[in-house]
Parts: sequence; C-alpha cells; structure tokens
Amino acid sequence: MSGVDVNAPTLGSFVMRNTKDPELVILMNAIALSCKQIATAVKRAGIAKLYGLAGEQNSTGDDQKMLDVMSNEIMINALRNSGVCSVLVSEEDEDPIIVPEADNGKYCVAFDPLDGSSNIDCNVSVGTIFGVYEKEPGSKGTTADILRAGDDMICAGYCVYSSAVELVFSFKGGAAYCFCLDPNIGEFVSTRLMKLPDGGGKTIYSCNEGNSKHWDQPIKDTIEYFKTTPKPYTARYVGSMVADVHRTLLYGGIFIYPADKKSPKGKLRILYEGFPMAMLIEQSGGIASTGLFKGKVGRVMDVIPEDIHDRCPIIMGGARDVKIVYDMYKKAG
Ligand code: AHM
Ligand code: MG
Repeated sequence: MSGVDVNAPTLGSFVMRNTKDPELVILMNAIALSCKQIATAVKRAGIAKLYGLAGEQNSTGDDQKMLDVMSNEIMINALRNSGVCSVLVSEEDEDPIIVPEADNGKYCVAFDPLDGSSNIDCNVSVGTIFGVYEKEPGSKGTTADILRAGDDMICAGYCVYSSAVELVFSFKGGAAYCFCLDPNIGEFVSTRLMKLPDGGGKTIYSCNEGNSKHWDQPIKDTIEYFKTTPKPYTARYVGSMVADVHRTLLYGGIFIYPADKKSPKGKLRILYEGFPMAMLIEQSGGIASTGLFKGKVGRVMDVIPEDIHDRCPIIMGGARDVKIVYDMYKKAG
C-alpha cells in the first residue's frame, strides 16, 4: 500500500521483541491506550466544551483544567486495570494510589497526565510524561517503592499531542524510540530513533526568560553568552516541557528551568517531569543537570525526591551547551 511501511513494528510487538517481558508489554499498551484517549480528548476539546477550569486545585495548588482531570482519570483507570501496577503517583493527586493486592503487579508509575497547563486552552502542544519503577523485592507496593533516584527507573517516556501524536520512550540501554500514532489504524508505529544531533545541533536556548531577574548569576551569564556570542543562539520556548524537550532531542540546543530566588527547587516536579525527561536526554546522548542544587552541580538522575511532588531545577540538552552552564558555575567559583 502506498505510504505504508508494512514492516514498521507496532508498539506491542516492538516492546515484546526488545524486552521479552509480557508485563512490560501490558504496561506500555495501557500507557499507549491512555495516550490515544487523551489525544482524542485534546483534539475534540473545543467541540466537547472541555476547555476551562474544573474548579479544583491539584496537589501543588495549581488550578485544574477539565482536560487535566479527564486525562488523569484516563491514566489511572488504564494503569489500575492493567493488573501490572502497584503504586501510581500523579501530578493531579496529592496522595499516591496504592493498587489493592488482588489486582496489583510489579510496576510503580509516576505520571503527569497532561503537562503544559498554560497551553491547554489555546490549542498549543501539550503532553503526557511517565516514569516507571519496579517494586522493591518483597514489597507489597508502598510510597518508598517510588521515592527513589532516577537511575532506578526501568523505563520512561512522554507522548506529545501536536499536529502528530508521538510517543517517545526508553528502556535505557543507550536508546530512545519514537512511535507515531497512525490515525488510520489506531496504532503507534515505529518511526525514528531519538538521538541528540552530534556536536550539539542547532544553537537554541529554551527558558522562561521572564524569570531572569530571580536567577543566580551563572544562569544569567549563560543566557547572556548565548545572546552575545558572535553567532547568537535562537530563543525557542513553547512553555510545555514535552514540546520543548521533544524539539531539543530532535534539533539540539538546551532547555532550562533553573532554581531561582523565588523557587529554590525550581518549578518542575522530579518524579513525573524531571526524571523521565532526564533519562530520555541521557539515553539520547545528552546531559541532564540540576545546576547548583543542594550545594553541588550534579545529575538530575541522582536526586532523591523527598516527597512524591518534590521539585528540582532542570538544565538539559546537548553536551556543547550544558557544558557552558558548567563553565559559568566554575567561573563563579
Ligand atoms: P504544569 O505541569 O502545571 O503544566 O507545569 C509544568 C510546565 C512545563 O510543561 C513547562 O516547562 C513549564 O511548566 C512552563 O512554566 P512557565 O509557564 O513558568 O514558563
Ligand atoms: Mg506538568
């Protein structure tokens, strides 16, 4: 059939072939099902009168949108019913959801069902982010199973709802994969490997510069460097982390949401924003750093979250650009 690659693997067959783990196939199918349902809700939001606030606040005090609430219900139902999950942590729920023992399985999943709240109502790209841990041996499934360093994750990914719906994920092993939803068959099919461009790719910096007066001096100096170097960088900032990281993975450059004087831990949540994106950036050949955080400049993946909605600063992208941030911290002493 013209335009159809009959050899392109679908998600389920790909996960089975690469991991030989039927439970992981079930988990990824549950996530993929949620993403298809959320994609449909996002696409029909105007028609179905789903724009606007739900009238509640979420775990971190943000106003919940109707689409946030619906996406959260979709994810929770799919993961709980999958039979392979024990602990679910959602940006939209203050407490973790512990799946009853009779229905539970080995995975613990942290997720942001619909990331990019400020873009939901104006039809700009939004996404779903997830990170997956295995329960500790012998555990029945508790919060402790998920309050662990990013390096303990076995899988992470995101789905971007844009002109195309793309699901990007990694099981570590130095690779991240992109599957695109083929609306003709309702399946995610393999389309491309995610790899940060060699040499750093396009010179793009991505941050909310409106916060700059609160940043520390090395971050201010970094952005100044990007703007005043002989071939100045381009600024690109969608304000949906999924879209900004997706572009960074494909084109190169750097995405920054640093700590600042108002928010010493930054804005982004570790378990369902920082860790999954850090894993994808690292597995695609890049660096994901916290900048100066808790007295050192370290990897995002090494942070131990203190609570399920804990935050951490994010500086991620290709080595060429993240090293400029490191240099600025070195210069500052
Ligand atoms: P959200 O989970 O409430 O949508 O907040 C997370 C989002 C990220 O997608 C994005 O990188 C960041 O917040 C944008 O924040 P700001 O509007 O402060 O630039
Ligand atoms: Mg979010």
